[in-house]
Amino acid sequence: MKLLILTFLLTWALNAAAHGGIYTYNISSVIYQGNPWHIHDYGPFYGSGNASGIPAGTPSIQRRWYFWPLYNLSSPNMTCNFDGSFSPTTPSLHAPVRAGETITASYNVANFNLTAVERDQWYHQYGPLLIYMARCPGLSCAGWNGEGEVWFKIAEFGLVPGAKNLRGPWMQGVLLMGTSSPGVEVRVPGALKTGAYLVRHEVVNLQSNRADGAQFYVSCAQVFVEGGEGGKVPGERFSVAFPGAYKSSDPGLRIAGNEISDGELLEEYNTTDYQFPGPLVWDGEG
Ligand SMILES: [Cu+2]
Repeated sequence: MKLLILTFLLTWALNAAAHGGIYTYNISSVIYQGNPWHIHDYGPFYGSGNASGIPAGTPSIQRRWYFWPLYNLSSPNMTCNFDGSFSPTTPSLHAPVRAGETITASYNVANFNLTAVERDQWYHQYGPLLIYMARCPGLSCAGWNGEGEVWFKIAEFGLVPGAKNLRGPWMQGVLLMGTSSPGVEVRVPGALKTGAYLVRHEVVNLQSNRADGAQFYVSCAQVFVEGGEGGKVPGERFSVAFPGAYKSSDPGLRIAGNEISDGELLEEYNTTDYQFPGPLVWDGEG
């Protein structure tokens, strides 16, 4: 029995070595720490050896997230991860940002060993990166779970220009991997109306077991947008719900498989025409 438990722990620790999310945001040149779920909640198990940790209850703009990837497209965790989709359990902040300014998010993985959780370089590089926003009811996002057809896409990143097929390189790797990776920078739409918004970053990893389907890494942050006069919000045709926006049969998702990176190039990867899941990017019109 002891051996079984040890084997389980070792397997789990090894498997866990390549998952993560957003650890920091740079919004209008202010750095905001993220709110990874494992840091405080594994405390009793892992001790206090988490150099990258933030103490429990520290106010954050970010909804709590768990390092493990999401696979289930109909799970409420698709909104803002586990357990950021529910009422935030930590005091919540909003980062002020003017419409037209940028948000840069930096990713890391959480490396687990038997005594510590360590922050390490982002690992994945096959698949798109998509960023959504949702307008929160009232002047704060606190306690709101992002339910309904409220999400609009503000950016999406696919293959690096010049890539010859779906083996890449993908922008995901360029932006997120390596010690000097720049992170992913997006502009808050200049036309956006003043108000509180959730910003939802989504990394899709297409390099996964075919039977499991694509992996999703979702993180949400709260911002308060100072919009210009005559600010707008996107119309219905740009708005989707999470969960609900994606199906596993979507062309850009059903191609997930380890073969995207290894062995003979399958026909389905022999193209540069990648079809992003979700709605069109809102351009500030309509
Ligand atoms: Cu991973």
